[in-house]
Parts: sequence; C-alpha cells; structure tokens
Amino acid sequence: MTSIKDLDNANVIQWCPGCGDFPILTAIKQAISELGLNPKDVVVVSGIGCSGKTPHYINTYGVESIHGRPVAAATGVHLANPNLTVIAVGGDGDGYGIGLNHFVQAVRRNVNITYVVMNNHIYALTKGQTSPTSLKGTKTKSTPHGAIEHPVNPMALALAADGTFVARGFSGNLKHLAGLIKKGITHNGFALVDVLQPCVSWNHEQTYEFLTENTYELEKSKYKPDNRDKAFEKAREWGLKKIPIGLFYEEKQPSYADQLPWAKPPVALDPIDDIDIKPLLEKYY
Ligand SMILES: Cc1ncc(C[n+]2csc(CCOP(=O)(O)OP(=O)(O)O)c2C)c(N)n1
Ligand code: SF4
Ligand SMILES: [Mg+2]
Repeated sequence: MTSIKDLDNANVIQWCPGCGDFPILTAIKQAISELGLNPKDVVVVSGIGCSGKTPHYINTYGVESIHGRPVAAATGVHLANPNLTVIAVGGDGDGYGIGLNHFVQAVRRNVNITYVVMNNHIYALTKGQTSPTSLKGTKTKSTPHGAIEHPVNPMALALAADGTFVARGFSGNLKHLAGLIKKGITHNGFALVDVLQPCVSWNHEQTYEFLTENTYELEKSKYKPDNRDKAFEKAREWGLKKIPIGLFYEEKQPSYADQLPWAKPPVALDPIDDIDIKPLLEKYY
C-alpha cells in the first residue's frame, strides 16, 4: 500500500504560493496511491517549464527531459520497460507548441502512457508570454496588442488523431482530477489529461474564480464518453458556464507496444545472468 506521504520527498517546492501546479501534483500522488502502485515502478517524465519541475517533487523515478520532449522521452522509457507506469507531464507551451508533433504522433500510435498537461494558457517559467492555448486577443509581453492566432484546441486535436482516452480536468477540482488521472493510468493506450490550471503570477484571465465559475463536470450531465462526434462537439465548447471537464472520449484499442512484433522481451527485461562483461572490460584496461 502506497500512501500519499510515501510519495512526498524532501525537495523544496519552488512554485509560487497559490500556483495551480500544487493540486495537480497532489492529484498525481493520489492516483498513484489509490491504484496501489509501488513508487519504484512509476516514472514521471517532464519537459521544461514550471510544470517541468514536477518529477523533483514526487518520490518515484523521474526524468526532467528537454522543452517539448516529455512525450518522446516517456515513450522511450515505456518501450524499454513496459512493466513501468509512465506518466509524462508538461506545460501547454511544451506540449502544444514546441512538442506538438510529438504529442500528435504519440496519440495516433496509442503509446501506453498518461500525459498530464498543466495548461495555464501561458509560458510561465519564462515570465508570461503568449502560449499556443492563450485565447485570441490575450495581451501579454509577447503580444501587447493581443494574440492574433486562434488557440490550439488540445481536446479536438487528440480526437482528430484517433485518441483513445481524451480528458480534461481542473486543478481546483482535486477529487475529480485525481479520478481522471487514475482512469488514464489504467487505460491501455495514450491517455491525455489536459488540466486547466491558474498561473497566479502571469495569467490574470483564466483565474481560480473564472475556472471555478465556468467549468462543469461532464459526469454530472447525461453525457456518455463513447461517441467521437459528440466528443468533438464538447471539445468545441468554451465560454461562460460552458467549459466541460471530465472524460470526453474513451475507446479500447491495442496499444503500440501490444502490436510490436517483438521476438524477445524489451531490453530492460532481457536476462543478464549469462552476460560476461570481462572481455569488454579487458579491452579498456
Ligand atoms: C528548446 C527550448 N526552447 C525554449 C526554451 C525556453 N523555455 C523554457 S520554459 C518555456 C515555456 C514554458 O511554458 P509552458 O511549457 O507552458 O510551461 P509552464 O512554465 O507554463 O509550466 C520556454 C519557452 C527552452 N528551455 N528550450
Ligand atoms: S509562474 Fe505561474 S505556473 Fe509558474 S510557479 Fe508561479 S504561478 Fe505557477
Ligand atoms: Mg504554461
């Protein structure tokens, strides 16, 4: 049995007080704990950003990779040892900007990892520039006259790439979010859990108040997450009292690793008893 306390470590958390990253970290810990996963079997892989610090604050294995590449690194970890539970985490800039291609490719491959995106609609670590999810018209240091582009819609993108698990949570709704992450981890395939998250330092639009007032849980409506077309309709909803959170769509499909024509176990599971490294060492004496 793993408790949430078992997943704490001694590192000092550097996030700003009130940051939405805190409850997301707690939700990840809660999901791991409730699933009874052993921390030694879990790897949290991040990119770079405020979100990228997550692996430092959880007592599992972890990798802080590079900006835009948590999904690529997490895919490698998973394929080297499919017995591990791999959770990729990153920001909206990381996953939907520089890492957008990796995100879409992993969705269509149905790689069996869970991807938690800390979507604060801003480049936070670099001090508040417009991100790919910033809404049109958003004024930041990089767009003082307002963002011109339409924002990336992660839900719609994942659905269009034949995603088999597409969900959105809100960091201010911890129990609901932990439930989504838990479901995502047990899903066999790529599970996107996009998380709406306030950045109290740089985003003064998608605040706690705004997101609390305007999100609603799909699970509390008659919505069923088994129809891709209906999920697209939900993915396009955004507005006052009209921001859906919850499981948009889920479908059972074989994962990427399930379909690999592996003749032998992956590298990390290869038996090593018969390997004699002496000749190799002698070569370098
Ligand atoms: C290849 C590369 N390009 C740019 C940067 C600079 N950089 C660091 S974090 C970041 C954006 C962070 O925004 P986001 O991914 O949304 O994460 P947040 O800080 O909001 O959690 C950028 C552009 C970098 N570290 N590496
Ligand atoms: S800058 Fe924003 S996202 Fe980064 S730690 Fe502070 S509140 Fe959180
Ligand atoms: Mg961000």
